Amino acid sequence: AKAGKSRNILEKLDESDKNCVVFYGSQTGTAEDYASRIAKEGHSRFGLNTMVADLEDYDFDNLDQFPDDKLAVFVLATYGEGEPTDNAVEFYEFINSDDISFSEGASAEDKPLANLKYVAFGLGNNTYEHYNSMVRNVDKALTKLGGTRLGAAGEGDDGAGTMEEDFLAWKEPMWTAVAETLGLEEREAVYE
Ligand code: FMN
Repeated sequence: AKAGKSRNILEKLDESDKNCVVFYGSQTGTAEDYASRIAKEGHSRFGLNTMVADLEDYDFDNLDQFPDDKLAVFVLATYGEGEPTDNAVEFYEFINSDDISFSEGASAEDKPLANLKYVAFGLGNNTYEHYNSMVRNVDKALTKLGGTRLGAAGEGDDGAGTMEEDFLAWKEPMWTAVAETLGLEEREAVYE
């Protein structure tokens, strides 16, 4: 990260007046593209003030203070033996650490992420043994820490060649759940 750039996502959301961050863990850009699409759609359809964020650019020890009226989205590709992308390594190690501790001193038993509402979509390839293990493991870890997932955890499959269909089928019920929970009205389509 460049000097002077804040690694505090809560500050960043506040300063830029955003209420939704779409984090991506991506090696060759596919997950990043889906993250951008989710961010755009959240804005155009539901009026969310979204931003896209590289997981590598932020710290997560303040995730226990994530406001309950905001939304975090995780779009995560899996590599190697079910491993994170390079830009997601630190995030993955943090949320899976045995002695996880947050900035306010909360430990795992305190359900520190009780305020966190999140959405999760994974990108994988079913010909690998550890299919979509990033999204599966991150979802497990966030839930264990008290977070609430909205909608299902999506899994896109490069191996079957159905990534796009998997994404499209996942996102509609996800948006329904998000809109219901956050009390968002879907906007009428506007053609200009
Ligand atoms: N997908 C899995 O589900 N499990 C894996 O273990 C896995 N390993 C991969 C290893 C390599 C070298 C490559 C190229 C892909 C692998 N994949 C695996 C599939 C990728 O997660 C998938 O292609 C994804 O769309 C890549 O996203 P990205 O472009 O954002 O990096």
